Amino acid sequence: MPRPVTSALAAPLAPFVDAVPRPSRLIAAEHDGRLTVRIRAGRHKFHRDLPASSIWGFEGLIPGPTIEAERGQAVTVEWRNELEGPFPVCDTVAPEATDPDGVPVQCVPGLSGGEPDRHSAGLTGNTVVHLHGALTPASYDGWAENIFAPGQTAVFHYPMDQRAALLWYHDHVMGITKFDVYAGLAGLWIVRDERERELDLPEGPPFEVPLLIQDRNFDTDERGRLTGRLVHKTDPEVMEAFPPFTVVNGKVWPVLDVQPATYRFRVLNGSNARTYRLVLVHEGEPALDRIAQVGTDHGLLRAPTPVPADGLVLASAERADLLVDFSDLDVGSELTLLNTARAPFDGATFPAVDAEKAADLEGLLPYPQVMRVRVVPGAAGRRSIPHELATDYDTPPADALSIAPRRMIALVEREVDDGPNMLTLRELGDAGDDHAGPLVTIRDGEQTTRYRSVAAHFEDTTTFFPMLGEYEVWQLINLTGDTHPIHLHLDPFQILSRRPIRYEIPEGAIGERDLAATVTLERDADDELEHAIDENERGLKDTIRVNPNEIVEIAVRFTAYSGRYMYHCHILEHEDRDMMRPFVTMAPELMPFMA
Ligand SMILES: [Cu+2]
Repeated sequence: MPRPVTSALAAPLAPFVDAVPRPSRLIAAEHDGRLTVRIRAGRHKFHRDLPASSIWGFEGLIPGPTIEAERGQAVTVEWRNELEGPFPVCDTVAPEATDPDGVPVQCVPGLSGGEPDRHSAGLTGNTVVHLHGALTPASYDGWAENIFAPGQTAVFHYPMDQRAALLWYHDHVMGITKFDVYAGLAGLWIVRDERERELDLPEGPPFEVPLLIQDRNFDTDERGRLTGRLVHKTDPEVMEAFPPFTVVNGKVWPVLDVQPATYRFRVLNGSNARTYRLVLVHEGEPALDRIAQVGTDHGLLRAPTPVPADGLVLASAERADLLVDFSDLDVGSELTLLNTARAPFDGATFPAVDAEKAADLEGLLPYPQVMRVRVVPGAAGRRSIPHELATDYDTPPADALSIAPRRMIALVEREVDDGPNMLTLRELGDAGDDHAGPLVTIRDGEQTTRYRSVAAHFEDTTTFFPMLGEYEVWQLINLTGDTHPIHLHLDPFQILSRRPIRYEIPEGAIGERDLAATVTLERDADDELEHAIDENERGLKDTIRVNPNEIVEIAVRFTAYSGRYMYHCHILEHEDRDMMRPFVTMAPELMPFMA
């Protein structure tokens, strides 16, 4: 008999022994705005007691150097691909979802009986770099098919004509982003501006701390010891990798020494698939009231905002700019940052007071630890937080929204006979009265609208042609069981609404291209989610969570550049398996010439 699944596993690595690394800084102004970044293989120690791992990294480092730029001062980066094989990650699909003890295989190290995938083993280092959150001309945005091979170089120009924010650069190659980012190809990029300096926010060390949070797994040898080799493992029931070890700036469960002072944490979830709900715990109690969130994906919020009562939720690619007050704490005080989010994440809540008991093997969360904070002697003190932060944006005007083009996108999961499910984005067009094929019918009160699926795959014809300068409303309908963080390239957007839906999909109605469904904008009887907009989501976002049984409306206005861009789910295993589509921004004067 398999023993019953327990909620916790003994950790094979000691937590809180490595210091949180400070990524090296590359300040663009010190190089006249011209940077060279080499993309290379390297060796990296993820933990004091782990052998060094082979990785691919920007400058051979995990994370890559943090590039710091000034608003309005363009940066040109020569991205030099000097990668060499073999691909440093072992990718495998375990034959069973649980081991003989009933423990989900994703919660444990090693291959769990899986064969190393030979296709990924043959990867030699094709890459393309995308600067996530940047307003970048299309030619430099890192189109997923415009790849540069080892030995080739891309010179990308970033105008930096945008407000201060934490961005990040990472690989974006079609079909293998999940592998290249997992191997280490990610780094932070901070844009700074005068408004942040007026507010006297901490800038640079020691009080500004970038925190790149990721999850990783490692191989084991024949005696069960961790070898350090990176493992990307999925299983027959879960097509995303949810590795057990949380890594902050490249170290498993590290510890950050802080002076009794206010710190600025610039947090990014750079995991492939895992969503975190971060709870800071001090002496067994949640200490979330120590945190004021001042910024989100595209920079400052209008006012400081408490994080949600259950904790700060960050899906893949979401960012948070936090001021955390440690000023009243005695030297020697310890706080722990914990994650309470099950995986795959579906929006379900978990009380912050129970954060220390959040371990949940079925929820692929064997170790809730993220990092520890330890107060050490220091002279600095508390920093007051300004009441007014951003003054440069407002909610989109109602009259502009009333005439804005509306785009409808359904998120669906399609079962495939000979492989893992496909996650796809279905762009929906008005079906008209005489359309004979499958229909998506959407009922909103008295109003019923009938749509047909007009695009299903990345290669299908482009159907979105936003006009520069004009607001659009994009409606994202989730017809799957999981939360999807949807990311638009180019300009940021604002969330307008998040509402519950119930839906029916007839048997076999999710086809290769077609889709039939009936969606009603009202709560399903079994639906326990709140479908509320968190206060910290009311800023300028570039990635938005769309929970199950939910329609999310966003308002976006593309402003700067014409060209072909992408939008996609930022769960990398979804993005790589068809949850990505193009759009083309157009100058208004060219619209009359479009066929
Ligand atoms: Cu997704």
